Amino acid sequence: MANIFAQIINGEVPADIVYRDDQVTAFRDINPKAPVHILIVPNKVIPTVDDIDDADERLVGHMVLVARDLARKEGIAADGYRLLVNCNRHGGQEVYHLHLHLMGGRPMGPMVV
Ligand code: D5M
Repeated sequence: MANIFAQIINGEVPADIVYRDDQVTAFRDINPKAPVHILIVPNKVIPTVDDIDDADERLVGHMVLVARDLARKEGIAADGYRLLVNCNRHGGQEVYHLHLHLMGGRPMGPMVV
C-alpha cells in the first residue's frame, strides 16, 4: 500500500493542498507545530534524504524554491521561518516519503534536539 503522502498526491486521501505542479505537492500539516506549517513533498516517492539520487538535484532545489514562494504567499517571509527535513529514525522521521517542513508565523526559538 502506498504511504500516506503518496495517497494524498494521488487524491486517495484528502488534504489541505496549497500548491501543486508536475514535480511537487504542498499541503498543510495535519498536526501543525506553528501557525503556518506546510509540507512540500516530491510527487515521486523518495523515502528519505538518504535515498535522494544525484539526478534529483533539480527536484530538491525546486522543493526549496516552492517553500520560499509559499512563505512569501503566507506572509511569513519577512519575519522568517524554519525549513526542516527529518531523516530516518534518529532524525525523528515518521512518514517515509521525503518532505520539507515549512514552519512560521511565530518565533521558532533555538532548535531543540
Ligand atoms: O513528519 C511527518 C509529518 O506529517 C508530521 O508533522 C505529521 C504530518 N502528517 C502525517 N499524516 C498527515 C496527513 N494525512 N496530512 C497532513 N500531514 C500529515 P516527519 O518529518 O516524518 O516526522
